Amino acid sequence: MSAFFSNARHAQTSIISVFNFSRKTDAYRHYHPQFIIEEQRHIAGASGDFTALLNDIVTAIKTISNAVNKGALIGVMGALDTENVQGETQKKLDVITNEIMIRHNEWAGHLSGMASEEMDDVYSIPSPNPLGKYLLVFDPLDGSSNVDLNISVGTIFSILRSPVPSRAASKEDFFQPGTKQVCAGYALYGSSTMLVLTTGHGVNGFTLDRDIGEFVLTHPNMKIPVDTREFAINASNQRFWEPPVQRYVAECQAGSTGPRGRDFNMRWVASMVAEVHRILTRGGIFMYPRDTKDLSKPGRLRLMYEANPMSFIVEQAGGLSTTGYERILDIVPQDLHQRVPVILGSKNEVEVVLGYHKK
Ligand code: AFP
Repeated sequence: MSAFFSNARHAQTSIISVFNFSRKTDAYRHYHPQFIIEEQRHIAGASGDFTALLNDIVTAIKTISNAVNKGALIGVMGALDTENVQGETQKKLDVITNEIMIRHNEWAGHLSGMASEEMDDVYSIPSPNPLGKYLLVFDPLDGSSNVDLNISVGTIFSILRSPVPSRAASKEDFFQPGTKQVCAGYALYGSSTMLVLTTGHGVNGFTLDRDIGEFVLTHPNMKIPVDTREFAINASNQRFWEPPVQRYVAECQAGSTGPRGRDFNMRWVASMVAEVHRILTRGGIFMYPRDTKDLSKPGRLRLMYEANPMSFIVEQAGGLSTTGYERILDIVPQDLHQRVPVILGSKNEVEVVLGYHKK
């Protein structure tokens, strides 16, 4: 752990530099530090704080990527005997990655508070660090049940404005609908490390070039194909699904012999970041719908640090995201760890499922 943080402190002085890939060939990659600054110009009232905050988040992501990548070599695999607020057993990396996000983002004066899957309450910025005008919400290691298996995991984050800048954030300050997000993003620690971002002006994807330690713009203006033949759902929950989802999945399974008249493929990674990334890359629909498995939980996924940032990205890439009954980005949160049903992905396919819910 201490090695991460000393590296991290060193890296805090670096800036995000992005290479413009628009000339199609590596030989013409241009150093392009303007990208994030240009994004900042789209945000009303931004002063440079946003750019600096994003730089700190990106440095944390590089540090997490390093830890995930080294894995067993540095003894970070396996579970602890602690549980998070959701009652889930924590992996060592859940705790380490949460700590990395905190350490990189608590000192620079851009935030008035943070919230995470791994912390029961709001994380208050410790004195004497200055307080800032943004709030950061994150899932430091999404899909961590996959981490010991060397299957893709990720970090998801969402940036909101603090209702009262420079005052220690209360829990209620975070209860803003997803439409209020200033920026949302995820990092995918897969065969390469990628960062996918939106500030409400489209979606861009960057790949970590480990030789230079920077993210390079490799997937400009990502768009989700409107049609798909691929669906993702945890089918072990089938007996608990509501009729609209039962109908939709049964029709996909019936394939070319059923009412849809075409064959579908099914995928389930159990890592939302990986599922959303697949959908951004080649289309698809992802569902963790409302079910009757545990009536105290209206869904599996968490609104503030899973559903909201992913819905912002999906909508900005031309897709749709809904609970089946309402647009996810319109929900006003009532709890930091609130759960919601999620149905997101290719526009035409999500509309089919929505139509079944209306009926
Ligand atoms: P963690 O972040 O606690 O690992 O949860 C992952 C997740 O929220 C999401 O990424 C997956 O889609 C979903 O859980 C997997 O759920 P199942 O265990 O039902 O497959």
